Amino acid sequence: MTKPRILDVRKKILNKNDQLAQDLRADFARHGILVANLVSSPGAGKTELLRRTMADLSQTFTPAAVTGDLATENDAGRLAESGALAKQILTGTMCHLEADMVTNAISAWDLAALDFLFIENVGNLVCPGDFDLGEDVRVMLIATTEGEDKPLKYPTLINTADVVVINKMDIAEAVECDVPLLERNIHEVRPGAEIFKVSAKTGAGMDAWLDYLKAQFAEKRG
Ligand SMILES: Nc1nc2c(ncn2[C@@H]2O[C@H](COP(=O)(O)OP(=O)(O)O)[C@@H](O)[C@H]2O)c(=O)[nH]1
Ligand SMILES: [Mg+2]
Repeated sequence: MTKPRILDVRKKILNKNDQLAQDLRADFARHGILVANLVSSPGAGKTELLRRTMADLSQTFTPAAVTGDLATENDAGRLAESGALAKQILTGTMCHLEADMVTNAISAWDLAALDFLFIENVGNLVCPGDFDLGEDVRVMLIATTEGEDKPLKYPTLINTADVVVINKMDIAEAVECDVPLLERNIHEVRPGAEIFKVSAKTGAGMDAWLDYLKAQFAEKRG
């Protein structure tokens, strides 16, 4: 008796989230906003990558970001430095963002004025995989400091990603990261996944990543 009930409840939660995510996706489509959901372990460099990405995009476009953490408003503060709209979502004890949190976070914003929306998910390699946030692209970050075997150890999230960004390339050698092996392991789990190698710190490799985002945006705007 117990088992099916737990499954039922879980399915209901997911269905509710999926419905809200579809509503968000429709809103984003109506306004031609390219939406990226960034997932990774804590500290892989999501905020740093977004800071640099938004600073560059701000020259031509209007980007905004919502960022999820269990506690502290630090990341929203870092992201707002470029002058872009940024809002913190505090999740308390929750290890991932859900669609209703995104809906609430952006409720006061004029979507018609936005070109890009970045959603920085809570740092976690498992939970965010189950929750659609209405995004166009799900971006998985892996830092060179995490070890080449992480894609093999945590395959579920990477399996839901559209593209993978390997970050902290500036210290890959110092931490003895075998980058080709890391890439092979990513492709073993997610064959054919596009991989960008960057340093959010120095800016190396950012051009290809930015070109990718701009191409996705152009495609969405038709
Ligand atoms: N060396 C190096 N450090 C980085 C890079 N990107 C982020 N960091 C550092 O890694 C730490 C975690 O970065 P943060 O953006 O907060 O990670 P998040 O938890 O995924 O948002 C911070 O101290 C950053 O300065 C990078 O490309 N190279
Ligand atoms: Mg962060």
